[in-house]
Amino acid sequence: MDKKKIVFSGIQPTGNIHLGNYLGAVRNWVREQAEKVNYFCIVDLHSLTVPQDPDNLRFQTRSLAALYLACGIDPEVSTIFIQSHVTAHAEGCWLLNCITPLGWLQRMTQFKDKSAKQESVLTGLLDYPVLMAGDIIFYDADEVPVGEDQKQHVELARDIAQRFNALYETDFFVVPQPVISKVGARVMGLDDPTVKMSKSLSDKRGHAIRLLDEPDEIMYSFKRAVTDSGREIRFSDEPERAGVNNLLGIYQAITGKDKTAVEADFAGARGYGDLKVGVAELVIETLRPIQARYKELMDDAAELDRLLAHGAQQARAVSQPKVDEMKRIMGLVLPG
Ligand code: ATP
Ligand code: LTN
Repeated sequence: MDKKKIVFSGIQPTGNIHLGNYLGAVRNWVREQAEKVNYFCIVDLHSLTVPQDPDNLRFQTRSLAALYLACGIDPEVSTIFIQSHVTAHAEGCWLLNCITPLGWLQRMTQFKDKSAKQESVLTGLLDYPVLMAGDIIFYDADEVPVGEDQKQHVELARDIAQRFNALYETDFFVVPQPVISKVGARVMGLDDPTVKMSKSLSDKRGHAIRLLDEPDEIMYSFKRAVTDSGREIRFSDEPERAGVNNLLGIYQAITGKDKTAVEADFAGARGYGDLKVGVAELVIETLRPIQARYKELMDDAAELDRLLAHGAQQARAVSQPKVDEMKRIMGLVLPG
């Protein structure tokens, strides 16, 4: 039998996760977890690359762990852990910094976008993709399931792995592949279908559907979703129809139907109003069991901590020896 593929992915605890994070990432992790060896990380060190309120960060970190579990990640099958619990990530990032050319980081589109929005840009924001590369390659991950926006970062992780291997004439690092689903990889904002749904914009009412939103709030956001002045409910690449396309894409990603079947489901609809309500109802029903399970998990803090401690132990056992060996290859003297 073929060796199981190793999967690594993560989300920043920067706020309530939304339908884009779910359809673009978490749902795909859950679906394939039984066939793979999985590491799903709450990347709290990454979230410090923009200013955070400490109490809020603490809450969001535990909340995200509970959401991973509530969405169906099974701790018996997959390793779930908090990035800062495993010091190999920060330690190994330093080593990777010392082989990564600055120009590679300055080219990253996410850095350019995020730094343009801030008055003072932190060094960590520039270094963000190196920390991410380490997350992936310290576990020998073959696959990195992410949304479309993270493709460039995974490609950088490939470049860093290859550069290390070339510099030290070794095949020490596995070169990872981004895995991006065909549907749901880029869910757009409901209030503006030209920008991706994003946690950092999710305080704006009507922008994102957060996984923990109440049914009324979900219905409100869908009813106000920006569409065009037409009536025809069909998939389209035309920029002015991006809103309808986004609603159909969400419906398609959840139901798993093909485009023709999705359009057929709305054949009798009287206009975009019916489409909005239909998608909202589907999303509400999809999130209902996740929300119920989330509440149970958050009510049992001791159990959540126990699971996270166990996950960190499993993650450490893999990544610390890898980083130690990397130090040795680079010429550092290991403690005797
Ligand atoms: P932030 O606004 O804080 O950068 P974010 O919403 O972009 O947050 P991340 O933590 O950066 O979320 O991303 C977590 C995962 O969700 C990544 O795999 C990312 O590619 C995916 N993702 C994020 N936004 C979307 C989206 N709109 N559609 C599909 N996938 C998405
Ligand atoms: N940069 C990612 C989060 C992230 C990640 C990773 C994803 C950090 N480390 C390793 C996959 C693999 C983001 O979603 N913004």
